Amino acid sequence: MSFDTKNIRNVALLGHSGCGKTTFAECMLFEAGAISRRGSVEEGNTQSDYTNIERERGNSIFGSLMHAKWKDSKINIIDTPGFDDFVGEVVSALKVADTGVMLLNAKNGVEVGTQLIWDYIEKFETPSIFVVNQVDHEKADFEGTMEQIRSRFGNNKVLPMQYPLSTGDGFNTIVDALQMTMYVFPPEGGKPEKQPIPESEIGRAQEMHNVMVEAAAENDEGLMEKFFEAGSLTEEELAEGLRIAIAHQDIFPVFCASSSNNMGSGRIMGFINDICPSPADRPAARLQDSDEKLACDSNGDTSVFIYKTISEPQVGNVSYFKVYSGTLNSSDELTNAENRGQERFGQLFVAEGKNREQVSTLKAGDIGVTVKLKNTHTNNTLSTKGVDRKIAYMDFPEPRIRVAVEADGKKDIEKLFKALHQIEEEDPTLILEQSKTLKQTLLHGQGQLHLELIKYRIEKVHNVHMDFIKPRIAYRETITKGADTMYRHKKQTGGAGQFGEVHMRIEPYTEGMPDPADLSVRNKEIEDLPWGGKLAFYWCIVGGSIDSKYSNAIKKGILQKMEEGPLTGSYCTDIRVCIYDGKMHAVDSNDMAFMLAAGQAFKDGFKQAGPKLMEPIYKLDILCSDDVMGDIMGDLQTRRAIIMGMDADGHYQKITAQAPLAELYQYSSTLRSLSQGRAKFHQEFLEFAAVPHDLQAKLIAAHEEALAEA
Ligand SMILES: Nc1nc2c(ncn2[C@@H]2O[C@H](COP(=O)(O)OP(=O)(O)OP(=O)(O)O)[C@@H](O)[C@H]2O)c(=O)[nH]1
Ligand SMILES: [Mg+2]
Repeated sequence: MSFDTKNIRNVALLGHSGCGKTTFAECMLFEAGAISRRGSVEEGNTQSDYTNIERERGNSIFGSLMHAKWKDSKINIIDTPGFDDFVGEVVSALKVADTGVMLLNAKNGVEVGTQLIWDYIEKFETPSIFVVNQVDHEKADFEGTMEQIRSRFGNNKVLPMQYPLSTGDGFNTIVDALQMTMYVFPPEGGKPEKQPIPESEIGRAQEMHNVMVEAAAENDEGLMEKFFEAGSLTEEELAEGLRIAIAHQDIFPVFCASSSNNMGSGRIMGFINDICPSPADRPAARLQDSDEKLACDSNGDTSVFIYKTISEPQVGNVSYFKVYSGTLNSSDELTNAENRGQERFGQLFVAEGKNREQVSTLKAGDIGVTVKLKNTHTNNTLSTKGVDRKIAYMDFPEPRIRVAVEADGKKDIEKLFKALHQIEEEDPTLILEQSKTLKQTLLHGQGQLHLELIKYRIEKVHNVHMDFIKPRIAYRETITKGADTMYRHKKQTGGAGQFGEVHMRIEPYTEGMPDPADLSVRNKEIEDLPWGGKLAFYWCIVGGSIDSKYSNAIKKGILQKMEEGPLTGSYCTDIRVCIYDGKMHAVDSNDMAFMLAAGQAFKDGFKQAGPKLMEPIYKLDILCSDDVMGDIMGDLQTRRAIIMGMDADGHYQKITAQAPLAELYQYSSTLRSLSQGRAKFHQEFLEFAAVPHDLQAKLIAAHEEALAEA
């Protein structure tokens, strides 16, 4: 059975880790009759957290697609992980959702995760509702949580629809001010009994109701007039007004629930069905590299957007998609706008966590799954032949942490890379980098847990052992003063000998520096180095002491030494070399001899020219709550950081600092534990700066030791 666009609801369950999203999803499926028994996170038998690793850990790691039928609607539910290491799953869920359901833990109120996810809701302009969950908890504070939601997310926009009659252990009653009814739940939860609102509560409920009516009327002139004329709105008019206001993000309704007791979810599903937007109620979709928009119309050309790809053993690629336009039938052939390849959608499915149910048709707005697409990846759009259109890409957050990886033995290296590449394909928040500079393979991820879980998957699923090691730092080497130097390379063993002698001056290079007064410059080459910085190579030979045919070999010898710097083997930058004298031999001179001579002369000269080691400095932007700011600042002092500024940013403090990358290893973990999760940070390369003397000496000694050992 396929659902019409207007009967489809796509909701993303969002919220700080542990607020109860997965448990709530289970209630939704149970209430809709999609499952006959509610699983729990503790028992590891929920529909959503179906992977072994999620069951072992007891929280979500992957976004998980489910669906429930409610009255005439199909509600597609994407349960997202709350831990911010997995924020990529929130991005992809919000891309395809038409309603965000933000759950809060009534015990904790607005948490850092709530705020982070809210920023994405605003970015995606997703109509959203709040659910204050866990009102059964003994420390639940519904009023306090409401107050925080209001102050953080808009006093005038946050609109309570209900409230619990009491919180804590005895919670079983919700006063619903939208319907002006009271719901009393049986001890096992589920379907509540409707009762009239008691006298003692009627005043409060009516006041809430009136606020709702005004909010609903505010956005529609017709409704406003009726409201002034009649002093109230009919139920249909109220629903219509709320529908418009929610779709425009003018209001954010708030509900309450206890998902572990299955109280409240049915009413929320009813609201999603009756009032929350269908895909057709959302603005037309933005396209990539085009100002055109795409309306969600099942009669249009078919366009399908892949929002997630995973790989399953035995099955291969599993692609999750939303139909943005048209109607998709199984065995349709579509063109991938990214590579013009044809893809056959052999089988279409709707998903229930790990289980899939085959369907024949999915209309515009619906979300589905297919398998075995050949050359299609996340962020790709596939359309009817002849239609060239790309739905706007999802932007995933930049990585925040990096480690170097090592396999156990040589034979495992290939297996490890294959596995890492596969995970990288599935996870757009992970970047795998073969760093030539560092001679290491690096993994860039969202946080310690993100990387730990990749290690777990590599070891458990792909059966390869992998170690994380500290990434090397890409130091740079340069000089601070000039030096004159020479080297004679001479070898006379057996047959032909080797001879080359080079005299050079090396100096720090700066743009526009004057030519040396005492040398006559015959030729200048200013080379951009692949690792940044320059080599200025001046040929100042007079009288033919070295034939100019050797100049290339001499430059090559210098470049080799600059690639593996004399101090620590790091890249050298910004040096001028003037070759002004030398000797050659009619028979024994050749390119190799001059290359070696030049390299050695450069190395000797470098060491006499006030050599200096430079390290990468990063700019840090830290957002944290007031109470943890002192600890964070104290910790920064131990990292050779310079504080550039402090600022209040809404409900957070913002610290701007700069610190050497060498001091930032695993900073995200430190920050997490220092702040108990109440801080986030962003780091960005700023510049290279000189390493302090004592540290430079240590690094040089360590390099020499490593060379001696090798
Ligand atoms: N008392 C109480 N506990 C709840 C409620 N909802 C969930 N829990 C418990 O809270 C814990 C976390 O629940 P989950 O459903 O896994 O939370 P989540 O939001 O999916 O967490 P992440 O996947 O980590 O983001 C579990 O131990 C649940 O049993 C509730 O309404 N009341
Ligand atoms: Mg979960």
